[in-house]
Amino acid sequence: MKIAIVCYPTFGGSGVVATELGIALAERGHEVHFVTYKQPVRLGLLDNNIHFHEVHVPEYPLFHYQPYELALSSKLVDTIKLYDIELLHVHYAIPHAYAGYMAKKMLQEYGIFIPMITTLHGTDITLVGKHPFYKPAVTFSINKSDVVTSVSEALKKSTLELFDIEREIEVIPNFIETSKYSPDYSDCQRSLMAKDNERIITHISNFRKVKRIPDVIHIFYRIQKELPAKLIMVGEGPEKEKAEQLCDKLGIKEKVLFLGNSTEIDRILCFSDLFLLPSETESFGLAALEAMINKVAVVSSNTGGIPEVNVDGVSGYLANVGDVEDMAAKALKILKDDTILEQFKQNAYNVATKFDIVHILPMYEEIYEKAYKSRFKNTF
Ligand code: GMT
Repeated sequence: MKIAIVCYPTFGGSGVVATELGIALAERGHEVHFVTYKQPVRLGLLDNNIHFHEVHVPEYPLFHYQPYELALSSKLVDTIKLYDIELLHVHYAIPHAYAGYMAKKMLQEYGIFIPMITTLHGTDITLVGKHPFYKPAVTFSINKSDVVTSVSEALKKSTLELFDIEREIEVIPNFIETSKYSPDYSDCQRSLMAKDNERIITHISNFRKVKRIPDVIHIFYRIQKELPAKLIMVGEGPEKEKAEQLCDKLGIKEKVLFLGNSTEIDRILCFSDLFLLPSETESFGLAALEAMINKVAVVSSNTGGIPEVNVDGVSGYLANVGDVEDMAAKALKILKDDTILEQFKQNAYNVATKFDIVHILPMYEEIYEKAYKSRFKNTF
């Protein structure tokens, strides 16, 4: 099948999922066309089955805001016509489903009926999308999609609670490609990061408020009082500077490494013992899943879709949002004893394998088939 994928090309989870999905689909013989403003971070070499079409938004001084949706919908129309694309898969309701719907309508003028799948990832619903400024547009875009998927049961529930949804929402969880991960990563340079007797705690995110970065620091502060440990903070974002200052204030800055954005997440996770994800809300928690497949135990909040990924008492522990005492106590329970730590690490890996792409990809292919077959029926 010829599929156009629209996503955010940055380090965020939705972009990662869309890119990995596109790569996997291409490996299965589909022709995949990414349409976005920059080549997606995780997209490597392009080939016969993987194409990238950049959306340009020419600067025009009259516009206070440059119209990306307009440029995207026009690019979609051109790409879909030129490459005979059969299906459009947009990740994120805003603005992608919105622009996708416009493209769909424009294409109907040329007698082209293209089904649109919209995958909801979280912030398009729980943070930005529910804002009264965007709510009518999000509701409209979801209801006008031919198929709607969400990455967790929790996100489906919030979407149905927050918006007037007339369409069925299918849950297709995020995934991991187990075969890409070797549990005994030979290039794991642990000694570069910490001494042998130190535990390594890791946090990876885009350092937005929703990630509760100060909680990460406060949990680590309590851990390092009880045992030798290092904290590795990976990512960039608005809360990073405050986090550096907090480490200084708490007198732990020598024990905390801020690595910035990295394309070598697996190399960092391979020497990590514990992953912290105390987020305010998280529709899935792909970062936790990536940690788990690298045999890293997880202590996280129990919000949104995280409990569907991090199994309490098995792959790690869950605690209430903001309860740093409880999270630190649970982290210590895992970290204090070598045997217990090893057990949690192994369990984390085992749980993560349930999200292997071999189970998830067929779910997407099935809905693609269904949507394609009914393309003339849903011509909203
Ligand atoms: O919150 C992020 O780190 C980025 C955000 C995004 O928009 O890419 O992630 C969302 O989608 C991911 C992939 O489906 C999920 O794993 C994250 O849980 C979700 N973030 C939130 O719900 C806050």
